[in-house]
Amino acid sequence: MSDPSSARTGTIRLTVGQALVRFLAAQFTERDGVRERFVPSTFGIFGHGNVAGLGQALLQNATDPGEGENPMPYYQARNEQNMVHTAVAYARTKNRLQTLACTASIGPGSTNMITGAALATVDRIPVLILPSDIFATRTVDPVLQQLEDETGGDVSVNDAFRPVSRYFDRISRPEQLIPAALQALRVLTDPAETGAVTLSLPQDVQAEAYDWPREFFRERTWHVARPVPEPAALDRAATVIRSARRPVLIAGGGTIYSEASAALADFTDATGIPVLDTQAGKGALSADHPLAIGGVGATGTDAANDLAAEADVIIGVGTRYTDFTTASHTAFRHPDARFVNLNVKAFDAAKHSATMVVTDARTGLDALREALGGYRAPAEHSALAQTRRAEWEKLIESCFQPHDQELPAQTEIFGALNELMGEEDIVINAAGSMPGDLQALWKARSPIQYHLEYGYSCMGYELPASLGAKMARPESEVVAIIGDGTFQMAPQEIATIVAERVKVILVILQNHGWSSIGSLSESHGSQRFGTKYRMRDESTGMLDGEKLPFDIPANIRSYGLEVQEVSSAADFRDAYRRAEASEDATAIVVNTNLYGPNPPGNGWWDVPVPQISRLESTQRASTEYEADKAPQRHYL
Ligand SMILES: Cc1ncc(C[n+]2csc(CCOP(=O)(O)OP(=O)(O)O)c2C)c(N)n1
Ligand SMILES: [Mg+2]
Repeated sequence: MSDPSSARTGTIRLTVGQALVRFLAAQFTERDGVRERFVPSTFGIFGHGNVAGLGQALLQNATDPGEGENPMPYYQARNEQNMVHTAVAYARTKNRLQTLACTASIGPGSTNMITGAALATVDRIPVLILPSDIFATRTVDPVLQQLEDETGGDVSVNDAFRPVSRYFDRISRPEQLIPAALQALRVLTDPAETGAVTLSLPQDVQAEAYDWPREFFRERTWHVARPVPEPAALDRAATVIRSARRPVLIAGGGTIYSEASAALADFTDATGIPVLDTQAGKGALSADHPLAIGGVGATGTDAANDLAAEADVIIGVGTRYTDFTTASHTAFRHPDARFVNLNVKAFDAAKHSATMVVTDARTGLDALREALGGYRAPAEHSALAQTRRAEWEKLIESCFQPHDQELPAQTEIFGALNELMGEEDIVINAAGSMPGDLQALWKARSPIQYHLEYGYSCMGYELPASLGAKMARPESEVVAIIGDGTFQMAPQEIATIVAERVKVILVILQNHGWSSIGSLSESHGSQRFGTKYRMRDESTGMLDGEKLPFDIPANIRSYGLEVQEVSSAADFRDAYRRAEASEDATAIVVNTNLYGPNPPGNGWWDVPVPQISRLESTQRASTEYEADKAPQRHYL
């Protein structure tokens, strides 16, 4: 962090809310010479906790800003969880160089943001959370919505933010804001530390005036680091890789956030090492590259999984190695498999007893390519990877063709969408059966196109995320793919999309239930119990009666959005073209088959089955589960 501006002396009297807005509006990031406002706007929902504190500060900023105060536009959300998702999608689309702040009232308004905070922290995306808190003076306790804890007067519901935040502070006195705000910015702009940062703001403190040193409000530039690898660590990594006969590289989200695509392509061209991707890393290497083999792990391609199974050296770049990536520790089967991890975060670099290189992905890939000094994977290995890729592409052709059934499989829709969307348009998804299908089938030709939130896989992310991604990148068409279950969980932000005239395309897949958990339930012996949307049947007492009368198109229309309803891939194509041509946000509701079929794939995911049961379906699944689990191991 550095600052070239001249020193300013004296103080300025502002409330804590006004000071925080003024401070945030003066923060910038810089990477590779590009300088941007770090928090260009704030989302919020007001209640007694913030209406007169931060709310007043945002109003004053909009209507009567102080001299030299930068603007901080306010956006009104409908649900606090959603606004955090919007902010996360914004920050992700900006490769973590910019984000948004989210202010909520006390109690439920604040705790509604906990899911979003957890999502941000899991996904390593910066977001600034500003929950309001109970009175610091405690004179009026218990204030409306206060949780009273008889074991500690300083406990509030906001303490629940601590485990899901990378930094947490409660501002009980005005002057505490100074160190807390600076630490908050340090964490948010550090690629190794980043995630949700929470500044908890008691409602009385927000309104309290204080004489702030003027220097607190000068413009600050936070230089986003590209840590270089330690030479000795690089040598160790190069030695391991040079000994490899069947190496693979796994590109994770860090590859994209560090804008390492060109470095990755250079590395791949120089070494001939095939590249597999995770949900967060897809598109880091264009799908058109001959050595881009596709998704690895539980929902990966057979081509990638076969290469992973045989790999003697696995180079992980910017990946957390979730259970989906490792197929719950069954993906890598070579008895002597060794890992080399390039990661900006030592915690991730160390995973699987790896030869660890703590580094920015782009810097690290360039340095490793040079350190390898002309090493190439055996030619037959690179050739085998390409043969396997060609075989997989043949195998999945049928996924995109019409199936012999009344309603289309969703894979037909995804095939059409993948063709119709531009390389730098953005497809968003997070939960349901879609992420698996997309991971196996989608061809991402740019690092921006494939926006899958699969760290927290949070139903309800997609719709508000489309708003955030479009705000971050207005030149891209932004498409959210939303399951009917997911839609029912969080449709509210359609109102915000309408109010702000943000042009996104919502694609809702209506299959009257949970295709994902339904098939998981069936394959694990639980007979799709509780996974369809049906009326309770009076004779069976179960939820297996008629389909619900719930009308998704009518529901969306009631928000003032145009809706097209289709039941085939051909009609979907026409509908998409119309949606694309429209100046306004529109929705396409696609009726799809709950039972797929879904893409083939040999990946596995560890979901335990009861060891004893009176149900035959469970007994069968239990035997199968034990067999599937057998290859699971630690990588030491
Ligand atoms: C907030 C949240 N709750 C529960 C889950 C577990 N879950 C994963 S997928 C799913 C069902 C999704 O249904 P839908 O959106 O209709 O997609 P489909 O499975 O039909 O593709 C559930 C309940 C989750 N991922 N997120
Ligand atoms: Mg569904």
